Amino acid sequence: LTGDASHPDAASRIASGVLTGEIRDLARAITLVENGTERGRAILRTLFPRTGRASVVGITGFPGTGKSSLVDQLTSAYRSVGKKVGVVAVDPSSAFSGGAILGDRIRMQRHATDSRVFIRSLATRGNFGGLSKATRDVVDLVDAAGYDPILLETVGVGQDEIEVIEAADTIAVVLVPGLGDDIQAIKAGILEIADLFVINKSDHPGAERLEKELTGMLSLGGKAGTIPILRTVAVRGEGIEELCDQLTELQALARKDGSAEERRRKRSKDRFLALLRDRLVEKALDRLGAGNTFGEVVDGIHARQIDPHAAVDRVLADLNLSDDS
Ligand SMILES: Nc1nc2c(ncn2[C@@H]2O[C@H](COP(=O)(O)OP(=O)(O)OP(=O)(O)O)[C@@H](O)[C@H]2O)c(=O)[nH]1
Ligand SMILES: [Mg+2]
Repeated sequence: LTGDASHPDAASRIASGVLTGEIRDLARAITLVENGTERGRAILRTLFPRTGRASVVGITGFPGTGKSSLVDQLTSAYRSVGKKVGVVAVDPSSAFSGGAILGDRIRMQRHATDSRVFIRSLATRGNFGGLSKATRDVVDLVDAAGYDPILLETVGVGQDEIEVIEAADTIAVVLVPGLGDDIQAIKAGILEIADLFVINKSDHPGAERLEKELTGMLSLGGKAGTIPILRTVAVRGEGIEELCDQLTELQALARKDGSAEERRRKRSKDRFLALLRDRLVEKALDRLGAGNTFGEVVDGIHARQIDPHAAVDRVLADLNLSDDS
C-alpha cells in the first residue's frame, strides 16, 4: 500500500495532500499517526522537513476556565487578519467525561464551515507520555498543512499536562476569579511555564484581587513585570484584541532574544530522548518476555533475590548494550 504513490491510501500521496492543504488528507494522516501505524510514521517522516513554520500558542488552565471560548475568539481574531488557523484540543479527561469535546464542537461551530480553520480534538489513550508524543506529531501535521497559528488547548496544569503544553512556543495560562486558595496549589507549575496570564471571566467579582495575587506571586518568584497579565471576558469577546497583540509581541520578543530558538532546541532534545527511551524500554521488555517476564523480574527485586541494578544489567546484556560488550 505504501509503495504505490498513486494509490489513494499511499503514505506519499496522503503526505502531498497534506502539503497542498487537503483537509481530508490531513484528517486521515492524523488518524494514522494517532493509531501508531507505520503509514503514519512514513507520513511524518516525509513531512518533517516542512514543519516548524507555524507559531504554536498553548492555552492551558483548570477545567471550565474558558479556554475553548478564548480559542474560539482567538480563531475569529486571527481569521479576520487572514490567517489560516489550526486548533488542537487535547483533553486528558475526555475518556471519563466525553462531554467536553462535544461542548467544544458546539462552541466552535461557527468555524466549522470555514475551510481555513482546522479543528481536531485529541483524547487521552490512558497514557500521558503517549499523549504528549501524539500532540507533537499532530501539531507537526497541522503545521505542514500550512496552518499558522496553531492554537493548542489543554486542560489543567499538572506535570503530565505540562508535557503536553510544552509543544507550544508561547503559553497562556488561563485563570478565573474566585479560585481562592487554589492559586497556592497551582503556582509551582505555572510559574515555570506561563509566558502570559489571562484572567478570564473578568465579569465575575474578584478579578482585581486575583491580579494582585498573581503579581505578588510573580514578584516572589523574581518575575515581577516580566509576565503580562491580561483580563478577558471570552463570552463577550472583551480583551481578545489585546490578547492577540500581546501574543504577537511575546512571539516577536522571543524571536529577538533567542528564547524561541532555545525552547525549540530543548523540545527537539526532549522529543528525541522521550522516543529513544520509549523504544528502548519497549525492546527491552520484549526481550524480557523471552526469558523472565516483566512481572517475574519485579517479583525478584521485591523478594530481594536480585538487586535492581543487576536486573537492568542483565536486560542490557540481552540487548548487547552492556558496558563491556
Ligand atoms: N461569565 C463568563 N462565562 C464564561 C466566560 N468565558 C467562558 N465562560 C463560560 O464558562 C463555561 C466554560 O467555558 P469553556 O470555554 O468551555 O471552558 P474550558 O476551559 O474550555 O473548559 P474545559 O475544556 O471543559 O476545561 C462556558 O459555559 C462558557 O460559556 C467569561 O468570560 N465570562
Ligand atoms: Mg475546552
